[in-house]
Amino acid sequence: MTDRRSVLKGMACTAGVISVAGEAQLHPTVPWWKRATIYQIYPRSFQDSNGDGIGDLPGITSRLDYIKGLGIDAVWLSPHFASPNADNGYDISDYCAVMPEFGSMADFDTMLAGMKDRGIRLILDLVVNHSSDEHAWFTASRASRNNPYRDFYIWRDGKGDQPPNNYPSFFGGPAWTRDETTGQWYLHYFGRKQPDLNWENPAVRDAVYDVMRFWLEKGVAGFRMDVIPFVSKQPGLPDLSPEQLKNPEYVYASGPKMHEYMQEMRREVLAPYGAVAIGEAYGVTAEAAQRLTDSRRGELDMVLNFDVVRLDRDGWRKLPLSLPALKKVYARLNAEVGPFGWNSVFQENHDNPRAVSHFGDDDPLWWERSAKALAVLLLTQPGTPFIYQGEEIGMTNYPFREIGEFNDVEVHGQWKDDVETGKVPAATYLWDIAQTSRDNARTPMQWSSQSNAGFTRGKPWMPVNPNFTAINAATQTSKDSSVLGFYRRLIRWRSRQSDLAVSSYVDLLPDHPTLFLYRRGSVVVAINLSRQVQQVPLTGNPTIVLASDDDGATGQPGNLILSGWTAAVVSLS
Ligand code: ISL
Ligand code: CA
Repeated sequence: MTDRRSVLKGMACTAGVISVAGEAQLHPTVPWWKRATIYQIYPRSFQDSNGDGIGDLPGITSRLDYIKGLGIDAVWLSPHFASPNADNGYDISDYCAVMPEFGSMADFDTMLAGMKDRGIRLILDLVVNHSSDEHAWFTASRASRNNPYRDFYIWRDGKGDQPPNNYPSFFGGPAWTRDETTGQWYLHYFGRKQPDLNWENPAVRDAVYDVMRFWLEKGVAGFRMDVIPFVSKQPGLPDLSPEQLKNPEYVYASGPKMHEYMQEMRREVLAPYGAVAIGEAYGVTAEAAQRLTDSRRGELDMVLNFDVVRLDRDGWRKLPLSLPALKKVYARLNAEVGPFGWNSVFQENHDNPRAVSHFGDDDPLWWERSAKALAVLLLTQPGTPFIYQGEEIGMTNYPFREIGEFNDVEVHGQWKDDVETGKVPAATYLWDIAQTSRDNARTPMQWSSQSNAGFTRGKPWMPVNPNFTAINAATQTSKDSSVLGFYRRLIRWRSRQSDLAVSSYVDLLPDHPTLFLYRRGSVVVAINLSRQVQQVPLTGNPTIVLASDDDGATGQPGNLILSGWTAAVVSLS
């Protein structure tokens, strides 16, 4: 008699496995992911190969030499799995199949082989806090209250015609939807098409581990884990207090069994495969992050912390950005990681606006300089740097003007909640969301000044940024002084600095409003985050190791002159 767990998890993945050549030997003391530069690809917007206006896996394969040429060690691929795309792939309907719009499993294997041929590791995006409501598990679960899959998800009776508690969804409305078939409500922290999986149920965890083994057997190097701290729910699911309702993510990410589940995942799957585990730490406190990444605890290897990218915003609202406040965040993250932990470093991704527009200066006269200055910040911080597609050429936010231009389910849910109810004037919402929207990072990659920026020969699923004729990879690839040229040089230089990822971090000018100056082991990093020429006070005589603009940095005894939006790494004698 096969026990229930083996029957239930059987629906996870039952594919064949392809053995692949072993990994190159790593430096015995430092794991590869501590020395790597990681590049995030959002496949829908990276490169279309068949003219349907949607990026796809063959498109990625056609750009592997570009990625290799950048000096990338690993790719984090946003979800490529089968999905109805209610949240552009973060709603998975089959964890062991490739989304048809992106191609076939053979296309995946070709892409993976192409990466391995170039010494590039592949990290997949594991979205297992929730699935799609079109996953076979949920179809079964919602069929009846006593279906074997019922407790794969979180069902509760409502309070009269109201949801079981006051949890809000991040995408507008309550985090509960009532299902007519059985009259119960199911939990979804995100969209109603993204029901939360019930990790209390060991059959769910076993099924997730089977999914992970399926892809690890194919030779992927590990996983970025989508909102993984959310998988442990608060016992009894009590209402949130008015204070908690302001940032529910801190309640959702502090369930009592999070560490237990991560340690089980490490034992069951990650350790046997030597797989890297990168946790998205939305709502995770510094203390919990330190425990999650403490190598002695056998949980995650690093977390993607949001304190930098969300410093100047409250939900969709844009707040003023203060450089001293930003410097305090970096200093705190570097202090709190502890001797056994590890940080990631990023300035943009598929959920955040473009760094040049967010932290830099996207004026046509300054975007190039500020993009290179920000590259120095990104690549000289402790930890593992993540570059998001297009960041390496200085792509900027899109000039959104009206709600119809947005694709993001989060934007439309917020519009419904806050504008259509009359709480917020449309102009106020549009002004802020144009600066903070995730869609800013989801417009097509700008490859060239040809039509649709060389992204597609069809109609792009998202509009191409009209500045693509000025900002694209083709015009930069042979220019050493371009953003792309500088990223290539900087990544190469960084890969040769054996201590940069791990050496000490000391902020030397914590209160300066526009200069960022910090010591990293044997070098000092100086960044001018303004248009004004600035004199940087130094103790000693600087020798310029590298500068974001060759004519932008001048060393003198006791100080360094930096032109507007210029950064330099110096050694002091
Ligand atoms: O602003 C957010 C929440 O209001 C986003 O940052 C995001 O929803 C949050 O960081 C979690 O992100 C991850 O999970 C989501 C998905 O939409 C995001 O793309 C993914 O990165 C649900 O899977
Ligand atoms: Ca396509």
